[in-house]
Amino acid sequence: MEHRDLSEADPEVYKALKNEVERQESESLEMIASENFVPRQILQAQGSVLTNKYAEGYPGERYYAGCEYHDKVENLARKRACEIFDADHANVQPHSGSQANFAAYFSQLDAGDKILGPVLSHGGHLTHGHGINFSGDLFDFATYGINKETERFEKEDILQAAKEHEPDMIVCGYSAYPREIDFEMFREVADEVDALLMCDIAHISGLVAAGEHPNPFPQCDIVTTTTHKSIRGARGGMILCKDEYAEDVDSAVFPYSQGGPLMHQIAGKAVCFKEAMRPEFEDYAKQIKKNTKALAEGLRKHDLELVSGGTDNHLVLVDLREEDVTGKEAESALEEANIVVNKNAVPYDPEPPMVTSGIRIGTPALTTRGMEEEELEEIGEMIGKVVKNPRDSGVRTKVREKVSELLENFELYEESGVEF
Ligand code: DSN
Repeated sequence: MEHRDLSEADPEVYKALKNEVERQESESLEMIASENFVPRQILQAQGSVLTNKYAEGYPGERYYAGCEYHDKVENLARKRACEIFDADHANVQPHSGSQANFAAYFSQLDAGDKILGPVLSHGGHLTHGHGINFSGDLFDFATYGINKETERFEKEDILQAAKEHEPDMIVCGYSAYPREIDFEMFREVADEVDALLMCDIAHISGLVAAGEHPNPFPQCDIVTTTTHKSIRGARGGMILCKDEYAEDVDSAVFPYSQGGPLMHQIAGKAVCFKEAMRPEFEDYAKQIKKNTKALAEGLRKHDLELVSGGTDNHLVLVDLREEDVTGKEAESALEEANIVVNKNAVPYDPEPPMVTSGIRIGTPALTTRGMEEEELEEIGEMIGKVVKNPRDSGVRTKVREKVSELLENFELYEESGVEF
């Protein structure tokens, strides 16, 4: 085997990777609520020789020999995850959040069973029952939504939907909900209709890990998450559960829905969980929440409406229904100003999903860069200016200049030894 430097072996891929690190470092403000920047130690674990090995099965009971160190790494990841989230059992093998949700459903249910989940445009995810996804196709999903008055999930609405549909499982946990999730309320509803309670904490797992959002245990039976959003780790998924579901969860991941685990990714997850147990991570999660509130302040200075009136977590959802701009136009005007957000449906949105009347803005990535309230409030004002003047290229040019100045003061990978 010939070892060569990537720059020589594959200059095209090398160039794309170099360009991407440059883009992340100095081109734009990364404000997609589900994205983050991982530290060098996680990139090292992910880029390791663990990619070379098949390790079907679980630690101590693999289908291939030679898994001593893979067992060690997977056990570390499982143990740390259980400790962080106060779970009885962790399965760290799901390749993604969608795979985790797939396995979590099938661990307890059969195709055709009834699940009650959130409406997609009210903060839910495709895997919470949308018709174009396996979930809506294979299960009999019914939905609950945001209360029109409070723009929050309220017990009366969820209980009403639960009584009407009598689900086998209720799903909570959201991709675009700016408020805390009341797990006790969901447990009460689930108990009333004798349903299992599953929570998808993909977005908020970093806040939960740091004690900055209530823990879904013991109220929830099964919890799924990704490992790359606010928890700032290797891209992938995970399922946490109470003991009684452990065996079913494991067999729903392997052999039911996946083959060989991505062990290099599992190493990245293990390192991520170790990072999330450090006191510095608590400070990080606290700062995310402060930064999001400061961002909301900046947006309010331009009289922009926020869904539910504000935020308790890592994101805000801006309601543009009263503005002269759609979510799609706002996203693209902001992109030209080098601020990266995503268009997002707001509850009761009159526009179709590819247009929408909202933008979702998150702070985990900028908080990782070291930005604090002062910067986030200023960024909120910059976003406000662009959104209020969506067809004014002069405004965008000025904002773009400010973005460059800001980024110069918040180094990301330059000094870290990360090449790409
Ligand atoms: N794509 C993720 C998000 O942006 O919320 C969910 O999978």
